[in-house]
Parts: sequence; C-alpha cells; structure tokens
Amino acid sequence: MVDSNRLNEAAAASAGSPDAGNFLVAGIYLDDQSSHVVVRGNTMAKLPVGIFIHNTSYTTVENNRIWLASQVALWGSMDRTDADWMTGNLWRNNEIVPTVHAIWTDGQLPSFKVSQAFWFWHNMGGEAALGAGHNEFTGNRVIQAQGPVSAHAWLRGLGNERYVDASEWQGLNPGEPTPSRPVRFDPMLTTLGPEQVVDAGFDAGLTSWRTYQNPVGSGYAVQPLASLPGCIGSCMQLTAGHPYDLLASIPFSLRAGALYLYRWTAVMPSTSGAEVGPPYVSREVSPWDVMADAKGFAGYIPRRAGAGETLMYESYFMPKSSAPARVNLQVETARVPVALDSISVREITGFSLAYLWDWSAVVFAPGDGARTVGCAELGWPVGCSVIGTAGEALALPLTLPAGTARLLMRGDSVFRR
Ligand SMILES: [Ca+2]
Repeated sequence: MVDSNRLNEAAAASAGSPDAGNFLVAGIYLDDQSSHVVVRGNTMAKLPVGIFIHNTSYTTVENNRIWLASQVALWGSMDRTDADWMTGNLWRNNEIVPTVHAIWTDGQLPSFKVSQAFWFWHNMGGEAALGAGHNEFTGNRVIQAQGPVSAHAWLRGLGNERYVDASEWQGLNPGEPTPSRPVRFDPMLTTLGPEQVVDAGFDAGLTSWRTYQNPVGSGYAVQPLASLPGCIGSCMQLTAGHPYDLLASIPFSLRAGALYLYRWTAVMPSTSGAEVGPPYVSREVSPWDVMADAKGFAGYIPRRAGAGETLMYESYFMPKSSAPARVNLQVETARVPVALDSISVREITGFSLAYLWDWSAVVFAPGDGARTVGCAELGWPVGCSVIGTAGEALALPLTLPAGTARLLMRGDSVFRR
C-alpha cells in the first residue's frame, strides 16, 4: 500500500547528462514484476511523471491527485516480450490536471508541449490490452484548464503508436468521463493585426462566401442559422456529403513569411460528434495549394468534439506567398450538420507566453497544523482573485486544514480566456 504521500516539484538532476531525464522521475514508480499494490490518496504536483507502473500486475491506482505533470500523469508500460507482465490493473477515480506550454522564438512557428493524462504502452497487446480485467481506466477526472487537446493520451504497442483525444480515449475506456473545463487559460497571449476574412461571422449569410459540392458525395447542405447557442449571432451550418465539399471565403491577401493565427468555431449537433477538416487556407485559384510554408500548421487543439460541444480551434502558420488566398472550411464527418462561426485569419504582431505560475498555484498545509494563504503566499499581486478546480470562486485568505493540499487558479490572470 502506497497511501497519502505528498510530492512536489521533483526533477532529474541532469547537469552533465545529454538527457533531460524526463523519463526517469516519477512521483511513484512500481517496477518490474510488482503486483497486488494499492496506490491510493497520494497528491503530487509539477513532476515529469505522476504514477508509473512498469510490467506490473493486479495493482490498483485510485483516488490520487496528479496536478501539472510535465510529461504524463498516469503511465502504464509493458515492454517485455516473454510474457504479459501487465494485467489485472485498475486506474480509477484519480484527478488529473495536464498542461500546455507554448514554445516560441520570434520569427518562427510556435510549438506546443502538451502533457498527457495517460500513457498506455503494451508490447504484446497494444490497445487490445485495455479493458476490464486487463487494464481498466475508469472514473478518472481530467480537468482541462487549458482547453481540449488533441494529444490527451499516448497509446503504444509493438511497432505502432498514436495520440488520441479525449473522445477517442473514452471510446476505448467506456468508464471514463468527459474531461471538465471549468475555466480556460491560454498558453500565450497574442496581439493581432486586422481580420482578413470578409464577413467572418456570417452576418450576411452566404453573400461573401462560396460553396463547392463534390459530385460523388450525397447529403450535402448549407444552411444559414440566425442564432444557435455557441455562435455569436448568426452562423453557417455545413452538412458535408463528401469531405471535399467546402465553404470558401472571398479572397484576401497574406504577407509571405509573417506569422498568422487561423481560428474557427464549430458547434456540434446535439445528436452526434463530428470532425472538422484540417486547416486549408489555399491559393484563390488553381491548383488551390495550401498557402502555409513547408512547416505547415501548428496547434494543439483537436478538430473533433462530441455531441453538443462548441469547439474553438486555433492554428498557426507562415504563408509561403503573398498571392490572393482564401479559407476553405470542410467537415470530415459526412451527413452531420456542423455550425461554423468566427472564422478568422489575422497576422500576429506580438505575443507573450504563459508560465504555470501565471495561472496556477499548489498549496500544502503541514500535517501538524492548518495553513492560511493569501495572494502573497500564492505569488500573485494584492487583490488577486482565486478559483478552485471546479471553477468555484474562493475567498481569501483561505485556510487549508492540516495535511491537505489544493490546486488554486488565478481568476484574474491575463491568460484567462
Ligand atoms: Ca456569427
């Protein structure tokens, strides 16, 4: 039994090593052929890896809190080929808060370091080793304080691997709830130039937009909607009969070599999830090639969302040319009506990156006494406002009972959307 430990801010001492050691440091690490262990009620923050079980069987990992891990919160790995040494495990009712960091050098395309809630690696079974009685994930509460991510979990078998978003993870692990998003902090702030898309919000219906229907599809429809929850005023509902069907803006100009932010909002129907097509900002005329340079588009937000969800997508690109361009909106999921709004292409003229301490703070009370914290103890200015992991407003000063810990978020952070 590994019970009720508290671990905070550990990192590998990697000086002199060519490796940063991110795979070495885990809050709790059960190694080869461990079995029948219960890992319960532990709290850990700002570690590379939260709880790592390696070639371990018949183990339960439950009711732990893993906040702000930089690599992964829960990792199970079976890297043997002689026998299956990872079965009969249960990961349940843990609380996980992953992170997104923007990495950006002026003049370059940004990249995003996303930590995963889960890594599940199994050399013999791959994804087939998931499931009740084998390796079950159920009831784990993931708080996506920085919005949805396309790389929610990393699945790896012998010779194949993929990242999946939360809805795909849920499809593989039916007991897993949808992540909660009580609040949203952006990994960076951008200063933007003027909007390039004409009638970006569909205020004038299709007046400034064009449509294309691929003749081999069926079920295509475009329908202006006067209002819909998730839209700002009117939006445009596209039902694709084929993934090549599209809604295209009128042409605009880009500045070659500058950095641009491309955004859209999609509202999924209440009856079905859907997937919007990849970013396609093209040349206005034939051959309608993608106008991003060889580095393509960079982002971390999925293009898929579940029934009834509103998805705000963002991606970054640098144009290869200043030739007239257009936005093409496409939907991968045929015959599912998706409402689109707030289509945007704007040059980025400035930016600032968020650090963890800009929006989050982890506070512990010692085992032998309560602890009271205010803005100063959290590292934030006088008069700061604080919210808890359920999105609830908290009054300061806040008293933590002896032996407890909390993750607090800064309500008045400039990075809050
Ligand atoms: Ca609108």
